[in-house]
Amino acid sequence: PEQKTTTGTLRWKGKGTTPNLKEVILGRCYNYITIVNPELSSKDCHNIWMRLLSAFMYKHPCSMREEDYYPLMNMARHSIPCNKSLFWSKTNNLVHRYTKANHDFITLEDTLLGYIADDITWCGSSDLGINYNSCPKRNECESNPSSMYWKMASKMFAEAACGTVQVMLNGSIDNGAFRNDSIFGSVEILNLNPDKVSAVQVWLMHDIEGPQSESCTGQSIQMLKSILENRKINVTCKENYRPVQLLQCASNPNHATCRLCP
Ligand code: C8R
Repeated sequence: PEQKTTTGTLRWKGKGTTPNLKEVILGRCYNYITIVNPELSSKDCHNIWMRLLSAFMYKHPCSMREEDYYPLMNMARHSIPCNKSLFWSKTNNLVHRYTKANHDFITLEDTLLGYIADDITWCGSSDLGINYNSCPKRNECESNPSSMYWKMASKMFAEAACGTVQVMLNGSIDNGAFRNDSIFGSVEILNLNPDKVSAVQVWLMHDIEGPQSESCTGQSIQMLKSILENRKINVTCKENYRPVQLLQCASNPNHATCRLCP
């Protein structure tokens, strides 16, 4: 199914490499180590960029291996304080609104590896080095540069967690708030270290306007519980954790759930 365009690049279904990738990565990296997290001021952003580039440049974008990212991940990794890790699945927007408003918790996007890569795309081309025209989507091939990156970064993020950790799940979607084919379900929970992580707290959020497709007693939450309890990690579940719900209320202040006096 690989087609060549007139410029010789392979034609994939996803967006191509983000324009000015080098400047975007370098800018984000320096912003992170200078302003967001000055404790990391000794990280070498130029080298981080070079290692990202050599992980995928001139490679077929379906042939990424985990090892390709080892040099980058080793250079960019840093520790995370206990009790602060916040995982999520299908709540991308809400969870990041929350971490912006409340600095008690850290998602992968608040670490250097997540921060430099959020919302951007990159992939290689065997002949041109970098493909700015198109990159493979996950359904075209699993071993594409972005999917492989998030998988690896998520694995490291989970391995680094300690104490009690949180996960924000979406109770308003159809096929289960917890899915074992998501990165959270297939990578992160399996890489939590039971010697370091004592409990997982689920925040099961419903859209203010509904539907309430799943509650804390729902099937997929029970499945998550049994997987973690088998691994000797305790699980608790809270529906519509109020500090997060209040952010939903900011965009829907007149809804009954949001009023002090109903
Ligand atoms: N994580 C995974 N994927 C991430 C990501 C992240 O931090 N950040 C971005 N932008 N992405 P989903 P999930 C992109 O189905 O599969 C970590 C990737 O392209 O809602 O369970 C994070 O620590 C990826 O394919 O959630 C979090 O705990 C989709 O967004 C889980 O893994 C994933 O969207 C979330 O992964």
